[in-house]
Amino acid sequence: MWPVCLHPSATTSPPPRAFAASDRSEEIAMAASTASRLSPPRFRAPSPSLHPPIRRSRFSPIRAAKLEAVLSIGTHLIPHPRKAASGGEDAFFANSDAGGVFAIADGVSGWAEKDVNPALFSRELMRNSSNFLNNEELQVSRDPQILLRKAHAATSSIGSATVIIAMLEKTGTLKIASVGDCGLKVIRKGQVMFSISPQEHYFDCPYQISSEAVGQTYQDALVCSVNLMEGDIIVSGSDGLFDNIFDQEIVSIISESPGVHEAAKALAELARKHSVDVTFDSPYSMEARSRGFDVPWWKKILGAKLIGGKMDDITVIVAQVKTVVVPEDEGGDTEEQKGNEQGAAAVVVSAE
Ligand SMILES: [Mn+2]
Repeated sequence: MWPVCLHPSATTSPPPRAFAASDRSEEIAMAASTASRLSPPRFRAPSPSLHPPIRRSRFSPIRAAKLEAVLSIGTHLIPHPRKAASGGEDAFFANSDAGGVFAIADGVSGWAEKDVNPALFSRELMRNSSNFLNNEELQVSRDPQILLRKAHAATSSIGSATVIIAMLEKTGTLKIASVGDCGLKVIRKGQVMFSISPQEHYFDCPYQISSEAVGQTYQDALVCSVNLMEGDIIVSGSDGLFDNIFDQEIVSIISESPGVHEAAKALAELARKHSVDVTFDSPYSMEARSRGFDVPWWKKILGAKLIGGKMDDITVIVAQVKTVVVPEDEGGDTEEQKGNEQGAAAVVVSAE
């Protein structure tokens, strides 16, 4: 088993730091190379330096540089077959600025019975999360749990949603805050080496951030962090992904995909295919049986069992950890780079 997060606050034992500040030419060459596939990382852990860092001279053409971790992010959303016209109730955003951040919210569909559009809450929560990235407190702390607190407080729509927020620090540490059953896995060298556990009240009733006082808050979030290396792949999604696809399938698709965009699309499409397949023994149906759910006894006598995919909105985010070489400022503090990063603008997507 891979390490799993403990509620409410746990830190997995980190592998060796991969993104130490450095100006060694071998690492710079490594960073400049581009992997052709999403398969095993090419990163070699830096060996201990045998000589002190080169001090930059203002007259020297050689500028000191360091490596920073960034995310290359691909996303794909396929709405529930019956909700295609409205875009479904999942929402997400991804932003590669300042290392990288992404988030997914899955609007709880039960609100439709109360004449509330379940998509409104999840979309507003994601819009607010994206907006608060520029908040001063967030820029300093880069804490996904604080981002969740602020975004939730600013959300006025009625409804509830499961939510996951992940933020990568330039050192390569991925910080995660999750409420409910959105999932996140890290794949390294063709293996799932990290996975977060879902939180639920009971089967099919996940923890959820809500407009109502009875719901969960940022304080209930599962909070953890994992140290990543160049080449690591993060696969995150709403439950519509992980209820319909097995880890082996995820690993296989990742190894065959030429890039993060193709991987996200392929994962979403396979999950979608399984979700509408009544003969597929999905992770969801296996979990249901393990909890004691089954077909009626008279069908059981006829040899039937509870199987099939689970139709749902399917959101997939695939992110690959890369490194970039940045010149070191006077003082060389990463924080001084703040605000200078180039990257894609934040996008809030809800497939409208
Ligand atoms: Mn869902």
